[in-house]
Amino acid sequence: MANIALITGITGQDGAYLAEFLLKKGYKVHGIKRRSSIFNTERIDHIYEDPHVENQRFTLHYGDLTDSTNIINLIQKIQPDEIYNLAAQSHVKVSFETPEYTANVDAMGTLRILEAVRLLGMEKKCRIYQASTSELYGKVQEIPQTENTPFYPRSPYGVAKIYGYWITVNYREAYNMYCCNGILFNHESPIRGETFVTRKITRAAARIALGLQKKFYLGNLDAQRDWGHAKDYVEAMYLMLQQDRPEDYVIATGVTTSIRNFVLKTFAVLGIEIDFRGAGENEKGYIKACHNLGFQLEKDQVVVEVDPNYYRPTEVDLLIGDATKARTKLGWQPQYDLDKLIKEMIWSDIKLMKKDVYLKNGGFDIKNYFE
Ligand code: NDP
Ligand code: GDR
Repeated sequence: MANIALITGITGQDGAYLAEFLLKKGYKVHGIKRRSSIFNTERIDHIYEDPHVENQRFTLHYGDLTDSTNIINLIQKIQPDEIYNLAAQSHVKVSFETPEYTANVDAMGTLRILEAVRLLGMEKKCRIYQASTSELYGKVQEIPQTENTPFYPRSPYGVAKIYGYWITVNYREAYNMYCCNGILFNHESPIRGETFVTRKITRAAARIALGLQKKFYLGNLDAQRDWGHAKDYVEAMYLMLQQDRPEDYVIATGVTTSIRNFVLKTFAVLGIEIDFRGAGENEKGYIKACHNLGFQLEKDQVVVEVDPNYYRPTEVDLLIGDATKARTKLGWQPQYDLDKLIKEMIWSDIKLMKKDVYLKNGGFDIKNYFE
């Protein structure tokens, strides 16, 4: 009998990679998607299966982590062996604007999953992965950050996730349930949401190189992040649920890079040298040289400016993780470093944006079309 997995947040970056990964392992995969006024399954359309086929291995259900009856019904119906709780309001800056909603989904949503499994008497059958985060560390207490580093969250998102972390630990200890926290550091990919900083940068760099836009705006350029590839990180989630005993693990690369350096590296892949001048709110990135003759760019063109609207009321300055435990106990071996990740993201965005170039060159002006 195939193992049955239930993934919340299946339409997100990690949900899509994890679903693909588990299907390859022979699992039957169920996912919870939210009702939306437009299609929201773009990341998983390639693995979609018509519900009319026999032996369907991939099934989507409508649901929402704010609705406990929905969660209980689905878990009862699906009878999963493993639940991966990836659903969240996952944007740190947005959490300052929607703190109550963020707490409802990210904190209470986790409780709803755990409580559903317990109420249904599935504590022994069902293993649970909780998507915890390096945002728990927040204000720097110690570097590199390990499973033992104290937490000091700096956003409503971080505070909500700390509840998710501790309620997962509590259900493990109180009810002897197999539930694990993956304390995952930032992980990205070509399907990363467009408003997270890495994708915002690769997307804008692609558009600038192709002449579709002149510049873009960023917030704090000094923040430092430990960035890995989502593909590597979903494998770690799976490994955490295959052990003899449930434990919590840090997943990270151990290398940290500033936002400014991420910009430099991204443009460098395209043969474009950037020079940052000025400081604080007045810092700007200029084109110093363009070594790719295919791109018609002017020297000294400003490509990036700081917009303080993107600053956060409280910032997480420095993240760098130590994943020794995951490497030794889980045998986790990431395949990507930052340079490989950036290359994959930027060339994917160039490919994507080329469609807009063809439309533009063909005389199709999207703006005029709708006016
Ligand atoms: P995304 O933002 O890409 O995906 C979030 C998913 O959650 C989407 O499928 C979204 O649905 C769904 N969702 C949001 N609100 C609800 C709700 N109320 N009910 C049901 N589903 C909901 O996040 P990632 O894939 O990047 O991250 C996955 C998880 O891992 C999240 O919990 C995140 O907080 C955590 N995490 C992420 C890290 C990262 O660097 N990526 C690092 C550490 C932790 P929809 O598509 O409809 O919006
Ligand atoms: P983060 O990711 O907050 O670490 O949370 P994000 O990419 O949003 O920000 C990283 C850093 O970049 C700075 N920054 C900007 N960020 C955004 N989004 N947009 C900008 O224009 C910009 N300019 C500078 C930010 O201030 C920050 O310091 C991600 C999410 O995936 C969480 O769900 C997850 O838990 C953590 O990673 C680990």
